[in-house]
Amino acid sequence: MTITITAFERSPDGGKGLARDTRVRWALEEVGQPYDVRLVSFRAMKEPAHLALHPFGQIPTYEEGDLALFETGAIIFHIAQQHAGLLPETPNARARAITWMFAALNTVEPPIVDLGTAKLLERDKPWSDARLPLVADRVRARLDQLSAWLGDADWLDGVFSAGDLLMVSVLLRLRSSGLLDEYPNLAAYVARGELRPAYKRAFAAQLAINAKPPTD
Ligand SMILES: N[C@@H](CCC(=O)N[C@@H](CS)C(=O)NCC(=O)O)C(=O)O
Repeated sequence: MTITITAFERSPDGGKGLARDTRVRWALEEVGQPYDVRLVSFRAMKEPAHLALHPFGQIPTYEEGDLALFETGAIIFHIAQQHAGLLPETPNARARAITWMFAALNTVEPPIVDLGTAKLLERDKPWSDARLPLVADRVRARLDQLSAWLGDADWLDGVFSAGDLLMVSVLLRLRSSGLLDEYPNLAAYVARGELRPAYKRAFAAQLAINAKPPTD
């Protein structure tokens, strides 16, 4: 059955791979599933046809036959359940990998998103200079803990899993801040993720869309 995901017609990051369709593409590449992409404009994302797929008017979505999903965690969990390659077979290792998926999205991503919001949308506020260091320190607190856990291991729990795929995707959003470079083992972890052939294919596919000159 054909899989179709949605992505930005024109990603705000210009093809740096930070839009969340990249992590879904990566998961599909890891398990060797072909997929189609339907591009949506910011306006179309808020219109009824897209809202029927995604109640919050965002990308990415995932369609396969009569199944429609939103939320990258749910989408990647679904992919990992349907196809081998993203979750270990043994029950305990599988449960731990799923735990890391939640940790990436529920514990590590929120302060990183906050930092992005503080830098991109709140810099003109009178309180921005006072708030920004506090937000950055909340990111550092999580990176301290994650760095201590990872140590000199390659992946979070033995073999590469959907937990790593999501964690690397989340950490990639920090690259331009310089914060990742304060943690050499985390920077190396992210680089390891980026070196995976499946990540490279996913990155190239989103870049091919976003590198095109605008037609309007
Ligand atoms: N928690 C959601 C977040 C989805 C999300 O924030 N998508 C962004 C693109 S990366 C978006 O559509 N932004 C436009 C908007 O919210 O209007 C997920 O993981 O799927």
